[in-house]
Amino acid sequence: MSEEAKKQNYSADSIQALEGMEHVRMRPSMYIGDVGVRGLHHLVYEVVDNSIDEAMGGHCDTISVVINEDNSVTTRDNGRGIPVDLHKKEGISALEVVMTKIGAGGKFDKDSYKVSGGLHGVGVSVVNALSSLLKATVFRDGKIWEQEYERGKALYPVKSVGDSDERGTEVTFMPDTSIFTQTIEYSYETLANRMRELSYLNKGVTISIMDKRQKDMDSESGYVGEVFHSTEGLKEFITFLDSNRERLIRNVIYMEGEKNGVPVEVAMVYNTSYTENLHSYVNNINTHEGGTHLSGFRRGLTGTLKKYADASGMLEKLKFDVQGDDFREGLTAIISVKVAEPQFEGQTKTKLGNREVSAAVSQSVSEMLTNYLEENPDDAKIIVQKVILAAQARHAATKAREMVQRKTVMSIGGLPGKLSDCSEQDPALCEVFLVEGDSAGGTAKQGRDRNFQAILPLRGKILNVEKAMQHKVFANEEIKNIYTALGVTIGTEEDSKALNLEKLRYHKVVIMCDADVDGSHIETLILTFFFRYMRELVEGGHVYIATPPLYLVKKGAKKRYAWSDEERDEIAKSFNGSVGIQRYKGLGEMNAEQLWDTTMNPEFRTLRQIVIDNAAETDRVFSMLMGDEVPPRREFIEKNAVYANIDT
Ligand code: 0RA
Repeated sequence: MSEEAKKQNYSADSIQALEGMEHVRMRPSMYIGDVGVRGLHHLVYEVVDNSIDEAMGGHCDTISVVINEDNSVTTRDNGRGIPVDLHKKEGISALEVVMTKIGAGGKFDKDSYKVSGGLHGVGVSVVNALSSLLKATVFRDGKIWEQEYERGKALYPVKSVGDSDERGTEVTFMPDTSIFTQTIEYSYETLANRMRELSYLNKGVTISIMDKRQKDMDSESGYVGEVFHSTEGLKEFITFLDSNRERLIRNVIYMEGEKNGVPVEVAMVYNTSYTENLHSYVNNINTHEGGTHLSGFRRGLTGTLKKYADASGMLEKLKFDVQGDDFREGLTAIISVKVAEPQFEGQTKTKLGNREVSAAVSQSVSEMLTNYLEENPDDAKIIVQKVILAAQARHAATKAREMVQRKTVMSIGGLPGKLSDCSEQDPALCEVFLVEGDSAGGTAKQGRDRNFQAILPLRGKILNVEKAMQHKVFANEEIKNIYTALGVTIGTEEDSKALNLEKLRYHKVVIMCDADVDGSHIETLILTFFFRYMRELVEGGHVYIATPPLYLVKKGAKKRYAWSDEERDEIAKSFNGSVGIQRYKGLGEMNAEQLWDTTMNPEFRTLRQIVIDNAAETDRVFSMLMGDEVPPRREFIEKNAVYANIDT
């Protein structure tokens, strides 16, 4: 090729690259899911994923994440450093290719476990495209190299800025406020939870996080921060995850190995609860829709335990068959596999499709469990006894569940008497308020817009489903009312416990409780029920929390509501002189008009949408309900409810 042609070729390619970057900015959701809170945090995960890739290849053991005062984020690793030499095809530094070419992906070698689906693995260039400023610093070959970018465009060619014998990559980026219009404020908790999870999933790697926006004089750095390091991987993860539950057997059943070229790591424990908690990962991504690795796990577990139980003779007295579900009551398990070319399917692209993985996991689990049962006959007996109890309870539950199903199928005629329905027929436009207590329910009923708002009063404290057996849950009056009012049914052909949302009667389900300790307790009990029994409803973004005001500040004819002490003081100040302050201890103290104005009217209210941003952590926190401490629950609600004024 002539020099001229090369030049033309180069500029043609760089135009293409530019178009790629422009496309990311035009359609960011295609690359990072959304441009809300989730997408914002996704930028950090994307960069850290690359560092983790280095760690998985054995090139890196330390990663740090710093949230800077201005909400920019700096990540650093001690990996090989992004190559800076000339990229022959592009005619520019490899670093610039990695940072500015969509789909360059980063790695040029094929032997790493990269993620080709899901939301991760789209490449650092996507982060660059969505940042108003990004600075990449590479420590490599005895030198420090640097390049900066503005909205994905290089500001100057890669240059050497000094000498260093360190190795690694440092990236500082500032999310572009013209893309992330809702917020660019990072949540320390969200990032810390993910870093903790990553450290358990990649044992031996030290991952630290520091928040320079929050001072902590007791810590060495002077800022809020944590250092995560796991030597035992999933074995430690499961202990952390299940720390709020009571163990049925003392040991963690654990294995790590490779089967048919698939690295598999599994940890499981049995506890005294009635819930099943399976968490599965592929290449560090939480596959919450499951897939072949999860079905492999289930098959291995059921097959091995059934064989053992049959041989033990303990099942002989049982008058009915033991089913798959029965082996998983009170089971918490984590399955992590690494797949070279993962195929992700499902609605949220978090379901593993690779057929070969199923057998690999199932065989691994069979071997691990067979050994364990042989070596620990006492534990084996306890597990089989639990399975028998679960089978008996299921038998009882089936009847209760059929009752719920029959009621739901009866449609209009079968709606709960306490429900004040709305007149609108299109579920997408309808809302239902679950209100604590009959008196507040009455106020809400008067205050609402009956065209699209329905009210379902709930009596006092609803059942703590974390502590109750399934048949008790389905027999509970309030819970039956929730099922019938919402119009959801349980059980599909594939899965007896799956929720069927096709007939969901309201697309917004709003929990409305008093703004006090009792109210927040009830709120959490309802959320626990939704999380354990109607997860799909939460994942579909249908569950919200209403936020009633705490104060009414009055002066003459002037009156304003306040949602915090600071807001109250500010309003009082702006009113000049003596003001009257009324504290609302509960919804019952508001009249219908006030409730509408502050809490129910879509024009002025703030609804907090409930999102599950980390399933494992959410599970751990909900299991805290087993204990009776209130403070951790409150904290949980505050941290996990994403503020979103969904009506604007
Ligand atoms: C391309 C090629 C190589 C490493 C990387 C990219 C790399 C990217 C990131 C992003 C954050 N940290 C990173 N560390 C490495 C391979 C390098 C080689 O073969 O020497």
